[in-house]
Amino acid sequence: SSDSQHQHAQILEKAGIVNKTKIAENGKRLRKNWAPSWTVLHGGILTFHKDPKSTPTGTTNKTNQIVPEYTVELRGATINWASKDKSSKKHVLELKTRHGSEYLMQYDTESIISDWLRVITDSIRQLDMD
Ligand code: I3S
Repeated sequence: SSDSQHQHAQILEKAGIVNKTKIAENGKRLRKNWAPSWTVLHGGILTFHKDPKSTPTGTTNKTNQIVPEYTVELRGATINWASKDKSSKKHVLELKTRHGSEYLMQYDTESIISDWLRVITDSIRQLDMD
């Protein structure tokens, strides 16, 4: 039923550290700013959190450790391995939202980033069926 699918989408699907950069917003190119990010997939929403080391004071404390930076609605999004011209880094994913924002996600360990590709692909498919 759509109810059980809806409930399925509410569970925590995955969390971990990946390197990320936003490269476009509303179809407009942005300057890359790669940074490691605590990344959470939950309820069809992908949230990238700020790198605690990049806070203005450079200090870390209990209140700024887990601050959302980008919240990405996965409904209608696409995710794929990025083409080589998108980055010189290895194992790079390209996530495009239906509103024309684009993010790159990267990690040197292929299995880590392959897992993200799989769960995000599954989540997008699940949302398409709702
Ligand atoms: O697509 P680009 O311009 O080659 O991306 C690189 C730049 O963002 C660079 O920063 P500066 O423009 O401040 O030099 C980054 O340091 C690089 O990591 C970016 O390239 P890669 O290939 O790593 O995504």
